[in-house]
Amino acid sequence: MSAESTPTSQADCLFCRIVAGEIPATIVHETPNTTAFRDIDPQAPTHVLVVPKRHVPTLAELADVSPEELAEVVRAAGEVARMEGLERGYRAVYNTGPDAQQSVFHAHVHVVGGRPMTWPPG
Ligand code: D5M
Repeated sequence: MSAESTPTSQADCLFCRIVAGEIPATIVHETPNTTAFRDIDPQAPTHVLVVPKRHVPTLAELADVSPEELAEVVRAAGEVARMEGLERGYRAVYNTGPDAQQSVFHAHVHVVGGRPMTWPPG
């Protein structure tokens, strides 16, 4: 189902518009309730965003509204990592709120990999 045809999308949301095909993106994976596309500003050789098609601002809210769809997002992130050949590991990040530098308020998981990561994150 495209975001265009679901009442859970928002006309002024960037990621809803990508899900609906109204704004171009490099889509790499799709499931009934998720879309995954390459980040426009990659921070590693692989940097893919997995988003629920449903518009919710944060993943925590998705957990409240639909635990099944949250599980689908997490599963999709693992499938993207496998498809991208990240057998040495990857980082799945969800920034929540201003202190974490969340800039798009449509829930998303960053799947980042293809180089060694450091800890703690900045
Ligand atoms: O992450 C939001 C991410 O969204 C950030 O890494 C840039 C990315 N972004 C912004 N616009 C686009 C488009 N048009 N295509 C693909 N990726 C995009 P956050 O955790 O909210 O800071």
